[in-house]
Amino acid sequence: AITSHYAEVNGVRIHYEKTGSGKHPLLLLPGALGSTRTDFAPQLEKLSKEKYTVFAFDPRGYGRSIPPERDWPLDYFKRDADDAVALMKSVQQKQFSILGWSDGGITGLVIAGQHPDLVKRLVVWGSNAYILPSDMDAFQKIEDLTKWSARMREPFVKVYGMEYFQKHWKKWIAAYGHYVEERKGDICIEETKKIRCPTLIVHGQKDALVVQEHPDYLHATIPGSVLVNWPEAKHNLHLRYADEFNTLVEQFLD
Ligand code: TYC
Repeated sequence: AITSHYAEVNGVRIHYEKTGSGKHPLLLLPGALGSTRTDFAPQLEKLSKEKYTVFAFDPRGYGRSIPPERDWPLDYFKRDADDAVALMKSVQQKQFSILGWSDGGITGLVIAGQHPDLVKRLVVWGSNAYILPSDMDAFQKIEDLTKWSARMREPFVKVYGMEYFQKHWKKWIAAYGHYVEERKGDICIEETKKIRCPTLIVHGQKDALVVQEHPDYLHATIPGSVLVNWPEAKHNLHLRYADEFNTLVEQFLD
C-alpha cells in the first residue's frame, strides 16, 4: 500500500506519501512544480517494499502541500532542502538515502552537502549545480504552456488547475533568472563541493533542458561519484524507462 500523510514542518503543512517497510529509508524529491504521484508513480509502486521505506514529499506550494501558495525567495532550493530535512526528522529518520529528479536533485545536492551525517547515498538525474546563460534560452522555450503537448501539460493541470500552474511556472522561470542575475547562475556549487556520500548521477543524453556539461561537472566535483549516461533517454528517464531505472538504483543502493 501507498499511504498519504501530512506533517507540520517549519510552520507549513507538508504532504507526503509512504510505502514499504524495509530497513533502508529513501526520500524522493520531485522536480519543479512536481508532486509525489506525478513524478514518482513507478518508484512508489515498484521499488522493493522489503528493502526500503520510501517517503515522497510535495514541497511547500506544490502538489497537496497547498496552502500555502508557493512563493519564490532567491534561494528557494535551500528552503526546500530545510523542509525536507525537517520532514525526515519529524518521521524519526536519522539517516536516509535520497533520489532527486531535476529541481529535486538540486535540493538533494544541497541536503547532502549541508548534512553529510544525514545522507547515506544520493541519486540525482536531470540536475545541475549552476545555470548557463544558454540554459535560459532552452528554458524560455517552455515558458508558454499552450505550446506544450497535451500529454506533458495534463498531469500538472490536473494537480493545479491551469491558472495556478501558469502563474507559478512563470514565477519559477523568473526564479531561475534571479540565480543568473544575482548569483552568476550559481545554484549549489559550494554544497556540491562538500558532498562525500556515494553518489550516482544518471543523465539522459537526449535531455532537451540539461546539457552534458552539467552531469559531467557533478561527476568531476563529487569524489567517487558514478555517472551513467543513457544515450536514448530524455529528462523523464525514470518514468520512460522505469524498470531499468529502478534496477539501476536498487543495485547502487545495496
Ligand atoms: N530543474 C528543472 C525541473 O525541475 C528542469 C531544468 C533543468 C530547467 C535545467 C532548466 O537549465 C535548466 N523541471
